[in-house]
Amino acid sequence: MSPFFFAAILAALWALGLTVLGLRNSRFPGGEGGARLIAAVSFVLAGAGIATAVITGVEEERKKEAEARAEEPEAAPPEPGTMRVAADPQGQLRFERERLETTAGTRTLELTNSAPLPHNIAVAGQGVDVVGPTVPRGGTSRVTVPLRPGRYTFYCSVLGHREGGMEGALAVR
Ligand SMILES: [Cu+2]
Repeated sequence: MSPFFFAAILAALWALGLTVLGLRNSRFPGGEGGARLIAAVSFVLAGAGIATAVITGVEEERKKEAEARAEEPEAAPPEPGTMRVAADPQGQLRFERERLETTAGTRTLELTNSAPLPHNIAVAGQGVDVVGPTVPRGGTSRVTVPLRPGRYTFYCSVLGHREGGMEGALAVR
């Protein structure tokens, strides 16, 4: 039972009790003190009813908000050792990040292509030159490369894109 209904029932019982007393006892409410007491109790009950109504409303609002949050789809967290880059969604020849940093080991670079042009992700440096698949808008291009400490470049190998500015620095510590 919600607190609001409990308070409402309490107030209803109080009113019923007053009516019964009033009908049975002609001297009811029994002087000024009795009248004040009844007024005070009625006041408290009404206040409790209003307060619980407000609290119940706030709680329901919170519950709804929590449910709405739970339903929001969350982006899957990247695999450990995966770095994510995104292509400029406006179609400019650039990545949204131009610097990446990681530690040595086998790492995956993942490009989400939200641009109206096909793109890919490639990594070059330290004897490595790996190019991921070229994907249209909505696609994901991935490369997995063993990285040693040093400087690498990540870029898009689609003709003219790297030259147009689609490259960035990858520092491996
Ligand atoms: Cu590109």
